[in-house]
Amino acid sequence: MCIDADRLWDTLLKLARIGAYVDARTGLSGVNRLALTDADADGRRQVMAWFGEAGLEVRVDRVGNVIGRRAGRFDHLAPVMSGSHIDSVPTGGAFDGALGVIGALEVVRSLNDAGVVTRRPIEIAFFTDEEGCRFGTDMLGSAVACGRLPLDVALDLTDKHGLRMGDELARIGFQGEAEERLTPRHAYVEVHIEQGPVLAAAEMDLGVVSGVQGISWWELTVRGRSAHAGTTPMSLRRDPGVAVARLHLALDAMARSGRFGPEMRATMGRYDAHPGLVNVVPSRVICTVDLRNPDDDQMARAEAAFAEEVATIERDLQVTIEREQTARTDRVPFAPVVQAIIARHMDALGLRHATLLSGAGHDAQELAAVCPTAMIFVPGLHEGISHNPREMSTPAACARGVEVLYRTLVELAEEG
Ligand code: HGY
Ligand code: MN
Ligand code: MN
Repeated sequence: MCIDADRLWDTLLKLARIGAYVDARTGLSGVNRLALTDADADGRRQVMAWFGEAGLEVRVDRVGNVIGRRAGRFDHLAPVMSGSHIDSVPTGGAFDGALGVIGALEVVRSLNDAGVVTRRPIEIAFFTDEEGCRFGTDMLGSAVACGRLPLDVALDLTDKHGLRMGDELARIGFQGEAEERLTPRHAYVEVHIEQGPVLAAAEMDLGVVSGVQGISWWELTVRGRSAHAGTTPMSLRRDPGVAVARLHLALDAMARSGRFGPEMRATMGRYDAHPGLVNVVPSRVICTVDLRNPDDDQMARAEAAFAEEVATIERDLQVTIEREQTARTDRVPFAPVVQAIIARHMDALGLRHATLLSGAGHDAQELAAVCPTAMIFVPGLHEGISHNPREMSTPAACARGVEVLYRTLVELAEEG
């Protein structure tokens, strides 16, 4: 192996201790490094220190992305890039995002150990707020870096407490001065835990990722009329909670119906009822909708059906439903030429691999706008559960994924 598997696993576990928490109900230890919180800042500072110790020239850009640069023999050539994110959902595990950043760091550390200087520079990065569950839109930092999201729009996003993203970035000391827009890179490769059951079920060692499915996120504010739970007859109610429940059932039925393709997925992950009291009919419910579909036409049809359902519910229940689209990306295909290089290195190592589309969003889908891009998936345990403290993989699986990352990045960094 070119990489040091023990150092990789040891560094992953060190990072997982930053923002670690024990779930009181299950006793499981998870990771909470919600974007731009103190825990995220601590993780950022630790990884930046590791970047510096590895001899990288480190810059922080205006949206808080942190990029470490390793000089190449022909330093003027476009760099080869790798990385991911170190922010997590509040109920996260140790691998989502972290494996991509620490894996890229391990590649640099191994190149240093071997005294190898590649033809092209190599850059490794962690991007700001990939998860999107605090400020409402995912892949935030990489979307700004690759041109999908304007910097000022990103900085003005607010969380549910009204805290502004730009202010939080400054508060933790990561509002950098480096230009955030990336000029074309030679290539980008990201290693990530699969976050699903496919590779383990097929007994594959690794996955070659062919792209990312479409994503459509919405925040809904459903308003009705607050009332006393005991004195208000059902006939006089305008209950936003009932509207949200009816919408949830409708979206679930839509996704299961097959009318929008066999892979349509719909999730309502957040319900905030106000005032949220046992004996008060809510005046307002804020909720979120997450639609996923690998087929862009089917996604558009599903969004139209979603809008119709909202109008019907408003009429039937005499509530108002404001919808704000907070994230929208079409299916993103990855570069066949980069996928082929990854697959060839997996073959050379005698590793079983499958090619699959990613169900989750990733920073790589933004980098695909600025250079040939692909991903390597590492199988997870426990049916690939993720966004959960039980997220887990094995030292051997992580090492295999990062070994392929090493060989792929070196090959790309030697290209003319
Ligand atoms: O939501 C996603 O797909 C990713 O985990 N941010
Ligand atoms: Mn991720
Ligand atoms: Mn995630």
